[in-house]
Amino acid sequence: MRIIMLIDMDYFYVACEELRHPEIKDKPAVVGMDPRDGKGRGVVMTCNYLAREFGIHSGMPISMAYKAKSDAIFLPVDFDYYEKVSKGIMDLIKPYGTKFEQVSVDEAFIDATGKVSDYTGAQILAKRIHDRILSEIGIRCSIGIGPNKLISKMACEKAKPNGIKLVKEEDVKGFISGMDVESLYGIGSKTAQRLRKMGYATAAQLAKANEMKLIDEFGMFGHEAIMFANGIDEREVTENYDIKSIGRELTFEENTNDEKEVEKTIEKLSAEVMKEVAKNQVSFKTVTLKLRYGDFTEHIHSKSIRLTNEMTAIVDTCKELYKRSVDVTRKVRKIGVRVSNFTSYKGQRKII
Ligand code: DCP
Ligand code: MG
Ligand code: MG
Repeated sequence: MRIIMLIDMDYFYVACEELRHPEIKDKPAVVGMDPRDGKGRGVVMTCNYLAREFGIHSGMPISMAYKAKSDAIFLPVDFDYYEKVSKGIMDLIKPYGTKFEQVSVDEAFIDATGKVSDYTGAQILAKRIHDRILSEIGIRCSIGIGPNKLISKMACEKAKPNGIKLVKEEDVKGFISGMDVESLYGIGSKTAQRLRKMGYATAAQLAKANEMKLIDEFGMFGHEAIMFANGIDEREVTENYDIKSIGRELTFEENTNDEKEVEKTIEKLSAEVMKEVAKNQVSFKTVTLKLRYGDFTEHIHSKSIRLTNEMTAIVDTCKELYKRSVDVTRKVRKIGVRVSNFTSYKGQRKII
């Protein structure tokens, strides 16, 4: 028997913002696009649970969120900051598993089989991880514990917010059978719709489905879907070394439109990016320059180049992108340098 845990941060982006703006705690807060007095476009990335009480949720148009609670705190997105916080969390979680798999910026699976011998041990371990993330990072999380990925992910959803939920192997059937097909981790909303049309609306119905009929409709996924509906999931927790991009950013002490200063910063950031590139033994094909102006508008400029791992390629491309695209009438507040579209030169493994 395996013991798998899924650890997911609560209202992650806003939780990060609370770390650096403690004054927003206990107020409804939203991270997303600028609501511009209700005329703003774009969506809510996430919001804290206080804001959720007003019906606000991830993916909702920001204008609608503004309508729901115009005096909520609306904050812009700062991925680089969230990634930094995330890295601290992941480093903390990783040693608790014999295997570790980060699935998004705010969640990771660990396989704790071998670290603990039973469910009681698993609960103690989960509590320790939960409490350490709170005391050392300052963020609350929820943890699902189960015999596989599917169950631990779904248990985590039930544990939210700030809870730990264990579903023992013998309780899996009872836990899962009343759920709708869309609550099955791995079944997206489109697939769920198709399943509903075929007459399978709940996990219990899908669990007893005609396998041939499902394979006809979905291929091998049809088989997997039935397994999921029975709470069976053989997927391993797999280490992922894959990185998609490497970037560094810097906010100027004072906003600037001095070309020399910007170029110096590009060189400095490129050198930092280069260090990571070398450490990961990758070559890259895309260079991206991000400019955030004093008014917080952000412009992203990318260029594809030949596959390379040279620092001069980063510096030259960024300088060129800057010259070509900067609005000299405005001052730059923050600048970012990023490379992506990788090929590994370590062995044969591609890590795109
Ligand atoms: N996110 C996003 N757009 C979405 C959903 C999420 O940009 N439609 C971002 C913002 C979230 C982060 O990803 O903070 C993590 O996503 P989660 O689904 O884990 O959601 P939260 O952590 O915000 O809330 P929860 O407490 O439900 O986990
Ligand atoms: Mg989360
Ligand atoms: Mg998540």
